[in-house]
Amino acid sequence: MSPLFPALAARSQRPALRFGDRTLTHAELAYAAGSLARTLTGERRVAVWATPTLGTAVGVVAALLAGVPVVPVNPRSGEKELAHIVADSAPTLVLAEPGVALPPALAALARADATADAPRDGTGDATGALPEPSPEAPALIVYTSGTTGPPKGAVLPRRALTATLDALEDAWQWTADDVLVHALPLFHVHGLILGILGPLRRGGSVTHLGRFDTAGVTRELSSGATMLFGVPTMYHRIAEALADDPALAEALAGARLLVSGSAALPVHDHRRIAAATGRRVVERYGMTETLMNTSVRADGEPRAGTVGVPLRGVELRLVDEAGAAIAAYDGESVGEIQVRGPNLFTEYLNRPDATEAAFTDGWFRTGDMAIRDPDGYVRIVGRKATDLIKSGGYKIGAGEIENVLLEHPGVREAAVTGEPDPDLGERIVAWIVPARPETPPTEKELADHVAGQLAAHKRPRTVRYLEALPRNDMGKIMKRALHG
Ligand code: MCA
Ligand code: AMP
Repeated sequence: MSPLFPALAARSQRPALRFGDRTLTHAELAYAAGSLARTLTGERRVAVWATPTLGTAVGVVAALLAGVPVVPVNPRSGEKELAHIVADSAPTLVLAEPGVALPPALAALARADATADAPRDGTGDATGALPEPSPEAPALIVYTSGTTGPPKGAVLPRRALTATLDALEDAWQWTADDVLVHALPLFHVHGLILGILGPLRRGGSVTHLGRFDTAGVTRELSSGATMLFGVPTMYHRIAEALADDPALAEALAGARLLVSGSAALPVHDHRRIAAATGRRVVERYGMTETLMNTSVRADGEPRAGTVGVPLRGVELRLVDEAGAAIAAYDGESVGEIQVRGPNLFTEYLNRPDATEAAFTDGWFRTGDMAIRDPDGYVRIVGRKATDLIKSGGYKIGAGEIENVLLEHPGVREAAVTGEPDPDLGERIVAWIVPARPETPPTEKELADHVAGQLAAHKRPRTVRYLEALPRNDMGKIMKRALHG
């Protein structure tokens, strides 16, 4: 198989990665990651403490060069989530930037000679003799939430990464001359695979902002960056800022490509950005398990409210409730999106039951509902599972949060729903029956509890207190009866 990162092997002197004032060329990255890779061979799996830093990118590339599967870990994971990910993925080593204080669940796996760092004292070819693993070998294990239970580890083989990144090269005319800017977290597909590994595979470069703000976007797009990747919340914040920020409008107007994904970008925000900048945001649709499925093409017609057409190599069908494929491209027949292709994951780690349930006749069931326009453009209209919430572009399972809320001593009953939110798309709402109605736990107490056990982005943004949850005759909570 050809190498994942040809520009590393070619020791290109062009910039590859920039985080703050730290930059590495492809040649320097080849040295840094290649040297680290040599200390990783023989490890079964390596966890990477995925702070938005240069070290994380070097650590992930090193493990990929060594052929050791990588488990990116949210550095803000709460105790329960972290314990689950560590127990489930059983890494033999953790890579973190030097000096990071790791939580006990991972500290024992750290090794002083293997840190996610970027030595700059050499440019020799340290990648040379590392053998290229098979295309089916696992590259990354990315944890993703389901409706109930703890997150599942999606095992992504190397061919899924190359298939998706090369299909995006085709759809976006993505080249080595592109300079990407983004501020996405590095423990999910969007920020890590598209945002870091994508530019590296193209031989181009990426500037990571550390954290999102419109000033950083303005600065980078005005000084050479050509592409921006973001979740709809980021584009919403851009749309809000544009009215009073001509420099931001000018910077966006000069970009080659503005790409949004991870959730639907509301048409209102599409329109505001187009009106202020003359530029249309391009949407693409993907999933942790499938990587990228569709996109509006760089040379295609951007159409607000659609996610474009299937990417090269991706087969996509809509299936009705009876399980039959819908033949119509009529802009109105709704069906579940099912996909097939080299971009797909191989399995959920340690979960053969869940893996089997996710497929039907070799097609992966996405759970997303859509219609197709006559020219093949896909419009996502909803989701099968109401217990999956997309907030800020993060997928969050209601059941996981309910279980943690029920562990709080002040909570007798709990239900979690998603409500429309102009900034986050959906906002997590917790409906609580307190154990002691006179002294219910405060909103902050419950948010901190969830953030401490799971992750900050899973915390409820609103808490509503009830005397009892609405239940049907079978005792099942009727979530549709819960309204703000
Ligand atoms: C707040 N914080 C807390 C608490 N409250 N920490 C602990 N306990 C608390 N009670 C922290 C937050 O973690 C955050 O820290 C900071 O305070 C500010 O929080 P907040 O203002 O609430 O942040 P936000 O407004 O919710 O952030 C919006 C965001 C974020 C920046 C857009 O949602 C984001 O980065 N989304 C990206 C999601 C993504 O990449 N999805 C890809 C997966 P700090 O700032 O330090 O974190 S989907 C995917 O990969 C598929 C394949 C696809 O299609 O793309
Ligand atoms: P995740 O499992 O976190 O990777 O999230 C995948 C889900 O995000 C998909 O199943 C969709 O529901 C949603 N998604 C991703 N991109 C888009 C988009 N451009 N428009 C609408 N939904 C999207």
